[in-house]
Amino acid sequence: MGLGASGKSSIRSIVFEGKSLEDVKDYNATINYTRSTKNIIDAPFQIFDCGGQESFISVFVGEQAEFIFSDVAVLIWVIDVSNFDAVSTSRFYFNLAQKKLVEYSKGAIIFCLLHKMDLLIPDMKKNVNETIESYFSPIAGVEIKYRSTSIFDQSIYNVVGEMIQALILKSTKAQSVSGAIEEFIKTHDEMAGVAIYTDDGLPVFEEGDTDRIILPANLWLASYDRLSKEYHREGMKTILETENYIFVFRNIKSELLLSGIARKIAPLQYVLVKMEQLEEILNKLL
Ligand SMILES: Nc1nc2c(ncn2[C@@H]2O[C@H](COP(=O)(O)OP(=O)(O)O)[C@@H](O)[C@H]2O)c(=O)[nH]1
Ligand SMILES: [Mg+2]
Repeated sequence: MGLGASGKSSIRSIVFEGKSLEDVKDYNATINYTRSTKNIIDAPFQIFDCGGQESFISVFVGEQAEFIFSDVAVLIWVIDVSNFDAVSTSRFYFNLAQKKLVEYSKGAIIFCLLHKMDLLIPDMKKNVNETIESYFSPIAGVEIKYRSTSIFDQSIYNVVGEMIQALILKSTKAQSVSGAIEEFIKTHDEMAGVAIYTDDGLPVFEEGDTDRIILPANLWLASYDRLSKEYHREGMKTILETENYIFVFRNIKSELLLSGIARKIAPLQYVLVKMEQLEEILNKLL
């Protein structure tokens, strides 16, 4: 949720529908709401993209509140940080939404996205963040996470990945996968980090030093579609060696991408064998 033109539909299309920046350039107001379903590792969830015109929002927090705010796990409130004029209107509806959320979905988490960060000059960012955070404060019984985002960098994937991680860890399957990866990192000093991404590029499991994996993982995902048309996707793997690291990418079950990163003290063959062993374990669990 959030006011019109704050970026909600762009975020949904890029993160959940694999649309490109080019696709979301033209602004079309969302009428009423759109709903889509996802199922990641046995954890099904729905994504609501609620129209942001005041005529819609006032109905969502008004007569439709029970329908909109029941069974919510995460409420994402999008604030356009470049549109100062709209901030107080946004806060007005935000506070109404918080009240309805506490009433109908106890324990839900709110993510306030300080969105379109790319439009702020670097010197302003800290100040704007602090001001908006104190302005969009939680009411009793609510937990708010504030995150700076933009569709022009990795931030939006990281934040949505964080939400998905919270959602899927309710499934026992996801918990065992998470445990297996944790154990793997703990028992293999040479492996710096392991991450699993959806084919949309959302990080759903991360263990160890995974920040470095994101860029090469995205490059792999971008070329993967084309490669899999030409070659059988099962067992496809890519290796990338940089000065200090070895990256391994493998396509695993359930349309997931497994990536591992190793410090380059380990020989390539060792890393490959270890990653293969991890994949075997994960394929049994998934
Ligand atoms: N500069 C910038 N523009 C964005 C960003 N996210 C969305 N937009 C633009 O904001 C406009 C409104 O986006 P839209 O997703 O339709 O907003 P909605 O009404 O909240 O669904 C579009 O022209 C998008 O291209 C962002 O992170 N940075
Ligand atoms: Mg929209």
